Amino acid sequence: MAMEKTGSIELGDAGGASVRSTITTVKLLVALCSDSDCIPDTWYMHVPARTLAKMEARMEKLKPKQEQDGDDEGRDGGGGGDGDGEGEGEGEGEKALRMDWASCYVPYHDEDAHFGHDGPGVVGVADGVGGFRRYCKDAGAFARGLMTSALAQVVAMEPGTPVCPYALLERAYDETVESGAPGASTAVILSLAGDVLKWAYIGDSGFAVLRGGKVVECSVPQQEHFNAPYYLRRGGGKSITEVKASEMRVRNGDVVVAGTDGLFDNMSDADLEKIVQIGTALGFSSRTMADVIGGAAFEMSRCTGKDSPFAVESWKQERVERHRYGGKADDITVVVARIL
Ligand SMILES: [Mn+2]
Repeated sequence: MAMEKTGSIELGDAGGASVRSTITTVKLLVALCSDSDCIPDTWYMHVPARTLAKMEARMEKLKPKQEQDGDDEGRDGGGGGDGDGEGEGEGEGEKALRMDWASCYVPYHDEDAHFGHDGPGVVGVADGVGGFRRYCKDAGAFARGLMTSALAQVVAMEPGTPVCPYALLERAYDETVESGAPGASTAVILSLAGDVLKWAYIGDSGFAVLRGGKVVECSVPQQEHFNAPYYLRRGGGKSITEVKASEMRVRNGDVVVAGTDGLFDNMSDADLEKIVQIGTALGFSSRTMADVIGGAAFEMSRCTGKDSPFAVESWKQERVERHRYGGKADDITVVVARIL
């Protein structure tokens, strides 16, 4: 049956000869981004070689700086003229906003899932609850079911149909329950319609919207108590009505970052802001941005010398079985959707 992992998970060709030569540059960059003083030699294994090469090229470009200035506009910059109209006639008059999305997935138990769809601009992330590993063979099945169903729904839609993340998640939930998939999952889905970003989430899969390099909106993790998020499952868990849904206006240049707790438990808002600020200044693509965020979160997840947001939170909570130190080893899913 078609219970495949959804969304393209392209970690690419990590390793290889060209990687070594760029590793110092990248390490510097990540150190700069994450203030991390514990970057082991193995980390480059998780960043695609093409990403490293691109980053190095960008860094090179920055050196002479004055000589070339505005050549780095990206693919939307249009050709020569600076007039409006004329162009390829994509949208009428005002240029319609769209999501330029890419993902980075660093598996640990391999129970996260995600998807994205260009047309209207929809992305989703789900996290199979690890506690169900005891009861079923595949604790990632429900998460993959949700994302598979959500993507299938979007694909089946008439192009241009506005997507309601809540309705999408609700139907994905019904279908996944019907399929008999075991396990349980947290999830978040975001969509863009016009200049409105809509979202629906449950548990601690979440998102942040950055404007001018600052977080201006983000999800608030739902949990029973520390490290016990709300989740959806067949015959139990939370009701779909617990899903939190809302929306906001977005504009050109906003950066939406969606992820599982493997991201947000290992990366503070401040670190995320720093990476997005530096990435924006360096003209990162969504893919590079996702890779760098994923790489930095992975580093933190293996770190013992510095406490992650997860560890910090454990000390604030009353009801914890034990306090935590350092990073939190987990599947890390990062989806970056730039609004253009
Ligand atoms: Mn997780």
